[in-house]
Amino acid sequence: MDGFDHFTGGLQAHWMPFTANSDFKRAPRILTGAEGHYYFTSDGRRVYDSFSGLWTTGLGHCHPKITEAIARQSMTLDHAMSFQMGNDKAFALAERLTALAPEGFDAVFFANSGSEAADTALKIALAYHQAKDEKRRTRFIGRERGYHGVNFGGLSVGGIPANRAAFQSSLLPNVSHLPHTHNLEHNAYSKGEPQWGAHLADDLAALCKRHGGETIAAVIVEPVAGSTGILPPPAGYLKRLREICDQHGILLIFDEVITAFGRVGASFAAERFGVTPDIITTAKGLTNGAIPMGAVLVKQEIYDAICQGPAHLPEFFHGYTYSGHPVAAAAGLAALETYNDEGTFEEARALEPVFEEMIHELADHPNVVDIRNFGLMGAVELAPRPNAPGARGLDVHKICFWEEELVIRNGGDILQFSPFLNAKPGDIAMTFEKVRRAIDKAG
Ligand code: PXG
Repeated sequence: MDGFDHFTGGLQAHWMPFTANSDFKRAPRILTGAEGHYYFTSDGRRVYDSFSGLWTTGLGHCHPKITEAIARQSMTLDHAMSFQMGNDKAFALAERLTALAPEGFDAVFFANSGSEAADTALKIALAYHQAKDEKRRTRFIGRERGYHGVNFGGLSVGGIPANRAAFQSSLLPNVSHLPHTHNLEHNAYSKGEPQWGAHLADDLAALCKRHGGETIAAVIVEPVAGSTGILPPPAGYLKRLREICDQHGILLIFDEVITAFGRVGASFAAERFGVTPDIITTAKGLTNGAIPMGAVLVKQEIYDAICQGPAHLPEFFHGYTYSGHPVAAAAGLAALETYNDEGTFEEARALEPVFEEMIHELADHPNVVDIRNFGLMGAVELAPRPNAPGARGLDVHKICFWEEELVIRNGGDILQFSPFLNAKPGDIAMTFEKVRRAIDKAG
């Protein structure tokens, strides 16, 4: 039943990320290929991917336009020095991104992941206030249950206790957290934006009072919290955050690593919610997951404020060897072109009601305690087994893989779904039939 016999490589050396390594290596789930909506496994099976990679691959795997662009670019300009030199693809992609972004976002800083984008955004916020001679603005506000990657900045503003536990005493010192917006009493089984909870944004006003609004550099939130198990913002919540930031001169950062590029039926969640932040971070769907890349989009005013100073010096002492890597940028250009040519964001938006209806059909299962969705993001929260939180979720994941030919994502006991942006209603129905059987079998 497991794939080990067919996998000839050794398992010891690869220390896997966010994985129960020893449990995994007893019965490894190894992927060796992919096409469209399916993965191929080391034991010769074809399994359906209900998570679009890791929120990354909304167009499907190995999309020919993207693989061709990568192949062509890697034979033309495989690498280009990124400091004091530029490459044509990075400039072209930055232009395309600013054209897609909400009005006023006219500059892009490239990174290689969502974590790097988050840390870059925090540094841009600090540099901006320094440039404006507001040097007291050094505090960041994150949110409980927020996920902004695993580097020290993003971890500090993030709010997932397990990720922070071992590093607690070494995180950034001037950080406060807003409460998260999940509340089973008021919001269980909400479809789309919950009606309860906009007032939780007022905690930002309380933090301004406590610390002085003039000491806060930026607030960072995911418009829809993703990896913590899909927490859509209560109706009116994001607008309220924006208002309070404006009152106090605080920058608002939307971490759109998951929500950009069609995941919520628009180019960016900012557009979908009608709330414009000052900085947007992205990654994942930027290249359809095919090559690592992150990007930070900023308002022109921020770029202008920072990019002053002596003409012979870098204005912002920050950057990565692979910032704007030409092969990643070529993949990004091909992905954005494909989203446009195939009408992907509109297609995703049209699928939302089907996804919402079908995911909520699991509500009658006795082991399900909540279901939440927004755009093509959905979570089915299972009741934890006594004394073994996370075990039921992991069992469902394994049963799906070994017995239902389905890859799903579990964050502990929360099953998460990120269907392909171009999935068909039949794919969604098939996914949840399999998931229901797996929850039954997991007991
Ligand atoms: N911000 C957000 C909102 C994310 O979702 C990151 C930053 C970090 O991106 P990198 O590229 O550094 O991993 C993420 C990553 C899940 C899951 O199960 C989600 C992520 C990563 C791993 C698992 O939902 N998102």
